[in-house]
Amino acid sequence: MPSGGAPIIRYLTSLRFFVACLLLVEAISGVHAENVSSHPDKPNILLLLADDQGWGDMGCAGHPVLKTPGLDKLASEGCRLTTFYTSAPVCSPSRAGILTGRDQNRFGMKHIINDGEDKSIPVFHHVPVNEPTIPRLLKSVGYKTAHIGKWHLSFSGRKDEPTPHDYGFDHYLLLAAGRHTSYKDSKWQRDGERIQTEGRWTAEVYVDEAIDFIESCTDAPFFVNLWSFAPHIAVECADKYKEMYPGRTEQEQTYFGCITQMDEQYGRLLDYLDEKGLADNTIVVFTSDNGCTSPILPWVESARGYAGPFRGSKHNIHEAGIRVPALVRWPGVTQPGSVSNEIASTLDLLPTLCSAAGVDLPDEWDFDGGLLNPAFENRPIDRPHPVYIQYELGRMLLDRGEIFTSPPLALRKNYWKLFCDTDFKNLELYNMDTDPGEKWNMADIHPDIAQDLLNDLEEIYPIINGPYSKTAETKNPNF
Ligand SMILES: [Ca+2]
Repeated sequence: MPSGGAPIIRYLTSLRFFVACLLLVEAISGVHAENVSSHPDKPNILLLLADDQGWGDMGCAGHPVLKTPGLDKLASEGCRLTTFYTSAPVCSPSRAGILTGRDQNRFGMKHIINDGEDKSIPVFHHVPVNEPTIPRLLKSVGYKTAHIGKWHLSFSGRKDEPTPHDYGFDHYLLLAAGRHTSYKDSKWQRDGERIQTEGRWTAEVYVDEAIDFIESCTDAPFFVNLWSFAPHIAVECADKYKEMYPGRTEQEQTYFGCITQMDEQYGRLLDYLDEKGLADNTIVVFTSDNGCTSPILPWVESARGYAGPFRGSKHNIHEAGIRVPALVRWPGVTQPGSVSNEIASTLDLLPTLCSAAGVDLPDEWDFDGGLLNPAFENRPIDRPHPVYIQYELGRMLLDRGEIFTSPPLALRKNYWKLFCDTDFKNLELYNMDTDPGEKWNMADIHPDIAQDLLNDLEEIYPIINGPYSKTAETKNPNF
């Protein structure tokens, strides 16, 4: 070894050099001892949920026009799941599935919450408050929990109706009822108190609230559940985002601009995590509650969602209604820029996040998902049963035309997908590998495969639709 190199080597192996490196890392990353929410054994969790964003409504999913640099960066740092299903093709039941980790039909939730005003769908006021939820389980091991944005799981603010507090959230900010989708609405509730947001864009309001909440979590890991309205109809955005899409129609500019405006705020929140040195200990999940609205519905003005090669739309359980964008960035677990085609579900989020936080799932409840972890390595998820979808209101929409309807039951197993009615007749079997558009029914060509999936489905159906599904406390007698 040349003698001139020895002092350098001694320095490189010295304690002084090690300390210098630590100081440099601190200086670059902003990590320091008194940092908020730095709990290495319990990762912080940020769950970002879009509303009606289509499977292909991200640059990283191949959209040729839409600009989503925030989500694209998240994808480049984590895993994009291409075969990710929700448990329903509309808002409330899908969100109920996410929060409880259980197929919402188990507690009788077949459609959006309804106080009886809409005579065409069942009355259903709120998710039973005794159901297990992600925030309640995380709280049991010391997390601080917040819900921000759209809610749609109860008539929060009405007499005796549960609020997010009743489901395990320490803090919440939401609009008073469930259906408002104005992007500049000022009728917000913060922990039961009416507040004014002075007509600010909701995307900014959410992220400001999320940052304020995270700042307050000085002595505990956080779970922030940020559920945006974007890009649900009636779609709106600031003019500067429309101007990012010259040459497009007014409807396209509005829809794309709405997503880009929200994306910019997601990016701001992710930048904040970086700046505070929190990103390395925070699991970030992005997905959508259901697929995109069909642009040809007569009352839809600015929905221009892109569902890739898939059939259908929101409101039915063909792929476009239930297969949604999904990104997970989990430092140390997901590989940067990875893509997984494994079958996965929003119902896998509860067991996965609870496992990450060291929470044992309660024995008294049956959950419908498994751990997502194998999917990040393109291995199948070990789940209690194949992905099962039950949405019986699809037939209700027959008056809109055949393309908006679907059979009420579906089961996804390997690359096959089976549909049938609730009497287990009228089988439709599609090969999702060769026919992602669900065009060619192969039930008569492969009756053995159809029967195999039907056997699973017939076993699951009575479990999901047991006595509790008809007796669970889901209505408020006081209004
Ligand atoms: Ca929705």
